[in-house]
Amino acid sequence: MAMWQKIISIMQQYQNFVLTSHVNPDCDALGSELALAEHLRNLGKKVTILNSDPVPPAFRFLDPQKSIKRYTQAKHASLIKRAEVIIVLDASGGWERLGRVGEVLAQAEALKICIDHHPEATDFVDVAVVDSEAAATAELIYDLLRVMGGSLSASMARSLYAAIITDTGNFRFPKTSSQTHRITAELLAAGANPLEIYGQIYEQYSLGRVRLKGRVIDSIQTAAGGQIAYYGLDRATLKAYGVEVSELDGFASLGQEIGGVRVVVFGVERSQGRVKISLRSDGSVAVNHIAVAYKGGGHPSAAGATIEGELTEVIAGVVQKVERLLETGGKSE
Ligand SMILES: [Mn+2]
Repeated sequence: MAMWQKIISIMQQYQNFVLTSHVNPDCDALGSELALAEHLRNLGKKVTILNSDPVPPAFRFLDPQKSIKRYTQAKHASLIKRAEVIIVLDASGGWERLGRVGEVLAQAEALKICIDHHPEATDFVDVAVVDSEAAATAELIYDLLRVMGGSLSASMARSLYAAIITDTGNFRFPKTSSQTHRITAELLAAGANPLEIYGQIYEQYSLGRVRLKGRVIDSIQTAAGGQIAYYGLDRATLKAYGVEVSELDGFASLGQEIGGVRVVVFGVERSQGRVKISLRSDGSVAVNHIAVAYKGGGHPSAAGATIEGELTEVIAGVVQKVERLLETGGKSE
């Protein structure tokens, strides 16, 4: 397709590539990096993947060769200087989304490319392909590989498949399309194993994490006649179960399992006097306006903010705002 022409000619012309993505990399960030890196290496290019944060344990199975490096000034400063092309994946919006490595990459002489499915600003790079209809950046990487006629190995298929199932919430989020399924079909044909990949991502938790989930479910309260589900976690409970804040993926959607619930409010005490609130909606109301009111952000159906205050008070305040939102028919205040 025409949208790839510039990027393809850059890929053909240059030799030294650095691939990178956002802080707290998810499967879409990592899977897109790994698949594109393998493709570029197949073309004989030198590729380094550099992120600010380490690969989360649940996603390490994607990178058995450990080709994703955590950026350090001492190890990578000269490599970044030599880079001819920097490709930012799954992270439009600006260099600050990349953390520490972004500060250094921003100063580099290299040509800068961004490939993403978030409709944020791309004026920080020279060339950008952004398609907000794509369910994952991995869909765009798949398309690029196909346009370039690259081969699709089993490891590339695994990386892209993991990215797509996580970014679509296992094929349920609104951006999931017939194209998503067509791509996924090709990934299965190329060797991606759904049972294995699902098991690696969702079935490797600690006993404490699974028990904590039970405790959280047991603590769910409802408001607005069952339209709101709310619950929270304090630091003492996290500590007692031996669970890190980074392991709470999926907890925010637990309340959505209840019939009739339209909005979920989930609060986690981060440090003394600071609470991270996650909001989820069934799609009938936009909850990002509430997050924005607290200087947070997100999508209409998934948003969040960090709020000063005591855990139960913060949750109660947000629940009140959601109640008012539902009373006004779901329109923002
Ligand atoms: Mn993504």
